[in-house]
Amino acid sequence: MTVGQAVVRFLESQQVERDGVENPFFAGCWGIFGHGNVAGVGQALLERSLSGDRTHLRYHQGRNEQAMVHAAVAYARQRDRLAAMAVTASVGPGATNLVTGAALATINRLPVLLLPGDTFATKVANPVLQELENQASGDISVNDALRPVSAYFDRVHRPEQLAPALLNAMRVLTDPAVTGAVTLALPQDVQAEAWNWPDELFARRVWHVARAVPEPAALSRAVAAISAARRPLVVAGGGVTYSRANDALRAFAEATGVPVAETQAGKGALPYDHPQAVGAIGATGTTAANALAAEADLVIGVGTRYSDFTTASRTVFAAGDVRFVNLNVSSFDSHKLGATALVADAREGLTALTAGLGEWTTDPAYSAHATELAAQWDDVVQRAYDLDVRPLPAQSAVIGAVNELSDPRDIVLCAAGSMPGDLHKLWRTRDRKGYHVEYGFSCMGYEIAGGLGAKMAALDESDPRDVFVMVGDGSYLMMNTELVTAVAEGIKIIVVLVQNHGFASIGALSESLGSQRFGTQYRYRTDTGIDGDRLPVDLAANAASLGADVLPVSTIADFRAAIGTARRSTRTTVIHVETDPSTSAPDSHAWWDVPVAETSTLESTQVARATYDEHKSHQRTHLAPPNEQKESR
Ligand SMILES: Cc1ncc(C[n+]2csc(CCOP(=O)(O)OP(=O)(O)O)c2C)c(N)n1
Ligand SMILES: [Mg+2]
Repeated sequence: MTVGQAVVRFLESQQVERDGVENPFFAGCWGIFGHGNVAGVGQALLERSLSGDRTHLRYHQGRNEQAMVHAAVAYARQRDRLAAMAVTASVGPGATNLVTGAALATINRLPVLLLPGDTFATKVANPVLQELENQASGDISVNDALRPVSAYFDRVHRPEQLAPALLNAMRVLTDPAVTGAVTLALPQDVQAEAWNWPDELFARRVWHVARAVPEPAALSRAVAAISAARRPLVVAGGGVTYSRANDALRAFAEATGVPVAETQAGKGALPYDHPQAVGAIGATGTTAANALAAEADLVIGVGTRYSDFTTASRTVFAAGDVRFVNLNVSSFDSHKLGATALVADAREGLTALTAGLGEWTTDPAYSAHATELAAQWDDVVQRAYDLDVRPLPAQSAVIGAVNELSDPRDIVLCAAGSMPGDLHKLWRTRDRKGYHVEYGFSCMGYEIAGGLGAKMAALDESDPRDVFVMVGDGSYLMMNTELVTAVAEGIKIIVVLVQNHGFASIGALSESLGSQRFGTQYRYRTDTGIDGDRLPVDLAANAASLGADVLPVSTIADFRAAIGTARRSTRTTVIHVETDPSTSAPDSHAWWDVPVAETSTLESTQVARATYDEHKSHQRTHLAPPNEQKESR
C-alpha cells in the first residue's frame, strides 16, 4: 500500500469506546483535490470506495477547505467528541485555507484530523507549484502555519514515520483534556510511495475515552470549599455536555440547592425551566446569573475555560472574598482563577462531589432567591419574544418564533454577529444537544457548514431532528458555499438568514466605544465615505442560485408560516428575513473589555474612554489562593 492507502485503511480501523459503547471514530473524510493529494489520499479514497467494502471511509466533497473543517468540527461537537471526521487538502492554498478551521477546532477543544498535502520530500524539482520558498530556511512550508493552531502536528517525510504519527494523532484526538485539530502534513511524493506495512498497524483498535476520577485529597479540598460556601454558584461549560454529565449536574444541583449558570458551550446543561437553572452568565448573560455571580463567595466551574465573555472580562465575580473550585478534565483549565483544582471527568467529579457533600445544602432562602431571579428573567425573555416592532421585526421576535415553533429536540446553530449573544440570553434550551453556538472562535462563516456537519451527526445517530442555522448577512456573505454541498448530499438544513445590511453587532459595539459605527454597514461609497444608499444585494436570489429553496419574508406572521413550510419540507430551505437592526436584546448588566483609544480628537471617543476607565477599575485579578479551611463542616 502507498502512504495514502495506509492512512485511509488505518482510519477505517479506529474505534472509540466510552461507557461500554463502541463505534467507529471516523465518520468520513472531507476533501478538495489538487496536485498535493489527488494521487495520494485521493486515489486511496477512490480505491476504497470502489472496493465494495461497506466499512470504507466515506468521502464528502466540500467547496472550501475552511468550511470542510467547520462541518467536521460541528459533527464532532454534536457527537460529544466520540466521533470525528478527517479533511484532506491539497498543497499550498488548500492547506492554508485549513488554518482558520484548525484554530476553531483547537480553541473549542473539538477533534478533527487534517491531512494537508505538503511539498515534495525529495525536493528534486522544487519549487513546485504553490511552494513557499523561505530564503532563510530549507525545511519550512506553508503547513508550518498549522503548528500553533494544532493540538498535535507531524510531517511524514518517510513511510516509516507514518505509524507513530497516526497513533499519536489518535491519542490526541480521543483525549478530552488535549483534543483539537491534529495535523499530519503529507508531502505529495510520500503520499504515493509504497511500503511494506506491518499488518498489525491496520488491526481493529479501540481507543478508550477516559473518565478520569478525582484524586481523593483534591476531592476533599473541593468538598471542604463548597461546604464552607454561603452563596455558591455553578458555572457549567461545554465539558458538562461532552462528558454527558447532565444528569449528574442535575443531581448535584437538586441535592445541594446550588444554582447553575451556563456558558455558551455549556448552554443546555440543564433545561431552561429547571428550578435551579439561572441561564447564561457573563457579558451575554441573564440578569439572574449575573446578579448571583456578583454576590457569589464560591464559583464552581465545571468544564469551562472561563473566556472573557463568561467572566465579563473578570468583572462578573465581584465579591471581595470570591474563590473558585474548578472541576475540569484538563489541568490547564482547572487551575484558572486561582482555583482549588479538581482534575476529573465532569460526570465522575460531580457524582463524587454530591456524595462527598452528603447532607449539606445551601440556605433554602438562597436557592429560592435564585429561582425567583430566573423567573423574572424568563418574563423578560417572553417580552422580547413578543416584541412587536414594525414594519420590520426585531431579532428577538425572530428568535422567539424559531424557539416556539421548532421541536424541543431541534438544534439551533450559530457562531458570530449579534445573534450568539441574543441566543445565549434568550434561547430556551430544552434538549442537552439543542443549542450549538460556536463561541470559542466565534468565526463568521461557521454557520452553514457547521449546520451541515451537525445535521450529518444527527442523521448518523438515526435522529431526525432539524437544524436551524441562524446566520447574519455578513456571515452569509463570508461563507455560504456549503449550501451547495447540502443540496448535493441531499441533506436538509433550515437556514434563517437575517438581513440587516451589515454588521449590527460590531456597529453597536463601535458606537458604544465612540467609533460611530465606522465601516460596519454595507453601503455605497460616496465622497464622504462608505455611507451612501444600501446596496442592491439580493441574498435570497443568491441562495436560490445555489440550489436551496428560499422563502423571503418581512413580517413575523410570514416568518412563522415559513418555519412551518421549512419544517415540512425535505429540502434545504433558506428563510430570508429582513429585521430591524435598531432594536436590541435585553441588557445583561455586564461588561466586555474592548479597549478605547486613550487619546482622541473625537468627542465620542473621549466620552467612551471615560466610561471604559470606570469599568476597567472594577476588573479583578482573581489571583488569591484558595481558602483551605480544615474544619469547615
Ligand atoms: C471571520 C471573522 N471575521 C471578523 C469577525 C468580527 N465580527 C464579529 S461579528 C461581525 C459582523 C457579523 O455580521 P452579520 O453576520 O451580518 O451579523 P450581525 O452583526 O448583523 O448580527 C464581525 C465582522 C468574526 N467574528 N469572524
Ligand atoms: Mg448583519
